[in-house]
Amino acid sequence: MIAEIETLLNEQIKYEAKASAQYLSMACWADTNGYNGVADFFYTQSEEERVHMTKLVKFINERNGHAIIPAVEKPRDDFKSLMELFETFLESEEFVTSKINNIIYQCLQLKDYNVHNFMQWYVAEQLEEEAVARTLLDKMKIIGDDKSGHYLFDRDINGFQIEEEPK
Ligand code: OFO
Repeated sequence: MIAEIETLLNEQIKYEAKASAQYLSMACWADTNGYNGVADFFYTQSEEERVHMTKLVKFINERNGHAIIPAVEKPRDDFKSLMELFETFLESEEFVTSKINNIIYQCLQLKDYNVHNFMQWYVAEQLEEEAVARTLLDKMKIIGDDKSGHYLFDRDINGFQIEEEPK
C-alpha cells in the first residue's frame, strides 16, 4: 500500500473512533435527560461508527499495511439542549465527509484505484448520514423549545435510523 495512503487511512480510523465515542457520549446525555428514543438512535450510530473503524482496520492489515489503534480524546458531554446535540451530529458528519473526500482526492492523485474503490462505500455512507443529520437538525429548528415537540421527536426519531449497506 502506498505509504501516504496508509497514513490517511490510519488517520481515518481515528476519526471514525472519535465519532463513535462522540455519539456514545451523546447517547448518555440523552439517556440521562429523559430522551430514550434519541439515546437509542445515538447508541446505534456509535456502533455503526465502530463498524466503519473496524472495516478500515481490517482493510489496511489485509493489504500488508499496519493499522494503528489510536487513543481517543474525551468527547463533548456538555450539551445544553437537544438542538446542540443535533448541531454536533451534523458538524461531526461534515467533518468526516471532508476527510473522506480528501482520501478520494489523494487516491486519484497517487493513482491508488484499489483504495479509491474501497472508499466508495464510505462516500455513499456519508451522503446518507449527512442527509439524516441535516433532516433531524431541520426538524429541531422547527420544534424549537416546544416541549411536546421534543416528546414527539424523541418518540419518532428511530424511524430515521440509517440502514447500513451489507458489508
Ligand atoms: Fe463513519 O460514518 Fe459518518 O461519520
